[in-house]
Amino acid sequence: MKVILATHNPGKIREFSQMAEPCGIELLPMPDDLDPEETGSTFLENALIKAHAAAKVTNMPAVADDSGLEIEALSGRPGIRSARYCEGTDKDRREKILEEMAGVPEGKRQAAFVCAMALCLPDGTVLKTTEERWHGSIGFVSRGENGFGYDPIFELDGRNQTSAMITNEEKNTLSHRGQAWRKMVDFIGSPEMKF
Ligand code: ITT
Repeated sequence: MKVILATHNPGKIREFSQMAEPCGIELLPMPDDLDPEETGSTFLENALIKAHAAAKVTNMPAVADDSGLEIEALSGRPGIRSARYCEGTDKDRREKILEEMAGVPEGKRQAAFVCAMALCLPDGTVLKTTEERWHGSIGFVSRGENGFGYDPIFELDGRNQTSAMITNEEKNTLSHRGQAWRKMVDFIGSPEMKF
């Protein structure tokens, strides 16, 4: 089965591709010039905007995720604004978070990665949505080279490691995106799925 993957984020593309291959799902890139404005007020609304736009333009089923980091001590920020929390690079955004969290003690640094995923058809049908969370906490420094985005500051519960210090395979097993993807794949393989 061929599905458009509606993202331009290379980190997401890598993770989705690794997860899709063993499922027999071929993910195709979305057109380079398609960049729908994320005007939603929730992760799910933004995932739907991206999946609808890609399905319509390509005339194929499309899957999108909208994801981000919610930090309790920052009242849920950066949340749906994770990709654009401040100007600059992922490193700049990690540093901004570490600065904002500087006075927050161990034990009060809980956070979760959130991933909403949507699978849509060109006629606007929403085939399936999923939303999953990965709980952890914010470290005091950046650690690790793997992953992308906020991974180097996301400390795993019960382990002395960030999500940038584990393998891609392990991240996909544990992560918000991996969990949301597996629910999507269960649906694609189910009798409800017909298009
Ligand atoms: P697309 O809209 O093209 O998919 P994007 O990067 O703009 O790409 P989002 O709007 O969903 O995607 O923003 C997600 C941001 O949240 C992403 O840029 C990272 O900063 C962060 N993020 C999401 N999942 C992450 C993960 O698994 N590891 C680290 N950071 C993550």
